Amino acid sequence: METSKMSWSLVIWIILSLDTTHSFLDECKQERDRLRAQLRRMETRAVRQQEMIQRLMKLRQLPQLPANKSIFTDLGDKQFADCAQIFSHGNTDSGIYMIKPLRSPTQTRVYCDMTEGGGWTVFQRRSDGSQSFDRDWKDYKTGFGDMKSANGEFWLGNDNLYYLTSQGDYTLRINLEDFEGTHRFATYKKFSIDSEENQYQLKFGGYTGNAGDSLSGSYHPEVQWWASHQGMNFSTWDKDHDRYERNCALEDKAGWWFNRCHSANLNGLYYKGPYSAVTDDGIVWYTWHGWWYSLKSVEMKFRPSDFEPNDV
Ligand SMILES: *[C@@H]1O[C@H](CO)[C@@H](O)[C@H](O)[C@H]1NC(C)=O
Ligand SMILES: *[C@@H]1O[C@H](CO)[C@@H](O)[C@H](O)[C@H]1NC(C)=O
Ligand SMILES: [Ca+2]
Repeated sequence: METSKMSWSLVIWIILSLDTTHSFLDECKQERDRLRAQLRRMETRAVRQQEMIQRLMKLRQLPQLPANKSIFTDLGDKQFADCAQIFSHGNTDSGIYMIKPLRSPTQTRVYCDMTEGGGWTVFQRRSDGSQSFDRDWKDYKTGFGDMKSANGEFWLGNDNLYYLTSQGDYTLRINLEDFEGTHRFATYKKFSIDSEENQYQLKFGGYTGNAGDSLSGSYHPEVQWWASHQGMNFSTWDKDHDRYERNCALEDKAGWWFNRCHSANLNGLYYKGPYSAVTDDGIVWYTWHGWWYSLKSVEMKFRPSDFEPNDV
């Protein structure tokens, strides 16, 4: 303090002893005052803006995320193998979480549905036809669509289905809704999808529900040989693994576990209810609405069979 005062005095003395000094000092003062005034104005403006933001937040209870986007919950370094583990760890909000299934080489984002007892890993959603499900092998392998929006349509990916369902004994649940607003469901025990090498072969056990057992075709034993999806390999238009002389995926415009061709095709084209077409290429669950009615919404998900649900 003292030294700086002294050196300033020295400077001022030098300046004063020069002849041009007065106007120079005046200019300095003016500049200083101008800067101070500017600083005050900026401070006032910042304070006002801060107040305005706070008022807005209070008024509208502003969420920190865009409306209707699923919240991503970061659970840090702890690794979970599926949504059931996340639920059991105390995270009971539906949304997007990071998991690392045993065989998976990387972590992966999944949508966890914590309703209906909680712990469901969702792998398919249809709601409005906004996404095309008429896609090739590579797209179905890695997954596609919009997992983030509240009703976004997506496919989690066949590799992920294999990594997840090969970890243990899982129960599949399929929720369906028609255009009259009626809801039906089907569950299957022992749901599993094999590896890509084994063409993502589908296996499932016993059915319960009120939508009918379209996956196994057991509703009508005579049609089972061509309509059952049990043990079927996955097909896309560019990889035909069905049991039909032609190409079901190409004709029905979906990737699916086709036989010759199907009694369920939940990846079909999005029509609105009854439809007519060259083939039964809608979103079909035969045992509920037949081949010529395309459903309004679908959700496919699974959780461990021994999961203890936290039912409300
Ligand atoms: C957002 O979600 C609410 C309630 O779920 C719904 O009423 C509203 O229509 C949705 N808005 C958009 C833009 O999807
Ligand atoms: C599925 O693919 C496997 C080879 O990975 C083959 O052995 C099996 O016969 C196929 N199943 C059907 C129903 O085509
Ligand atoms: Ca074929």
